[in-house]
Amino acid sequence: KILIVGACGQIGSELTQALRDIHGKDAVIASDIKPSTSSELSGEFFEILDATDYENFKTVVTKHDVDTVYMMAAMLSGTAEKFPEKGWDLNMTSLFNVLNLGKEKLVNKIFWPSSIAVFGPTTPKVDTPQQTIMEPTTVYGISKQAGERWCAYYYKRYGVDVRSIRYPGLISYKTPPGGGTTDYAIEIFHEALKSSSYTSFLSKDTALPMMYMDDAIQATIAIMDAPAESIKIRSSYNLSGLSFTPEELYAEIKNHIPGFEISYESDFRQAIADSWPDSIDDSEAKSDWGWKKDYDLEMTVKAMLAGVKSLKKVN
Ligand code: VAH
Repeated sequence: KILIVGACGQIGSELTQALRDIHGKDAVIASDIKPSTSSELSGEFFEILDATDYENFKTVVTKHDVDTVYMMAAMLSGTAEKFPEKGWDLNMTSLFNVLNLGKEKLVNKIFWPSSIAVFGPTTPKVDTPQQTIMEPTTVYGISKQAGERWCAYYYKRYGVDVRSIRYPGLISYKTPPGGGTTDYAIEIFHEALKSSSYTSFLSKDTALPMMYMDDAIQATIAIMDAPAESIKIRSSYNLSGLSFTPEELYAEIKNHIPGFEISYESDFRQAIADSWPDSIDDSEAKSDWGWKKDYDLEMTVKAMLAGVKSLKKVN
């Protein structure tokens, strides 16, 4: 069985649906720290699970005979700057718990998400390479960099089959923004359709690596389906989809909503974004396990506008 930890989150909720579409609902156990309102994330294939509680984690894994865990629970960059110790504790304890389940042979395959947040202001900003200087300046980035080292250690020392991707900013419409620095690229679609204006908390020329959620989900499934021997990097793989600025995103949305207006008021997240790369080189992911992006900026904007509109009809 597959267990998704953090199944109510931005990635977890879509990963749960995608894996259930492939393996069937009864093969994928969703779990989160709190009960969920949505029908797919409740009922007999849903468990309340605090990922920082090892005994709770172990109980769920043995009860459902889990062999594969996607450990998606984390505190994201913006929120972690407000609660540094809590952010470190959640992000690291949940990782150690799932790695130790692997070391104890209670599960035999693990996915853990890293982020382009592992890079810092001294990292080359354009086409950031897989191996390079990494001096992250955020709590979230520090936790993801440390987490990558522990994944590589547990693979080398204990043979734990843990696989990881450095996600760029992910753009999706099915869950509300979760406290990330790249959330402007989600909020902007809701505001464009609601009030035809948006105030961006990042400046107009802030280029960031981004990706539409469907691409992130297909990459996650691809790296987990790949044969173990093809996963040559056991810290975490660079992954790149798009790179754009708020001004470029605004211009593409304006093609669909002519009256849409944007203004810029940087907040504390500007310093976080300024410490991250503009774009990423993901050639290793392409060569090792066949990664190929589908969504360009035009397709992402079309999908997001259609998606947000579809939510309005439902609610
Ligand atoms: C964040 N969306 O903003 C996440 C992600 C690269 C950004 O890690 O914290």
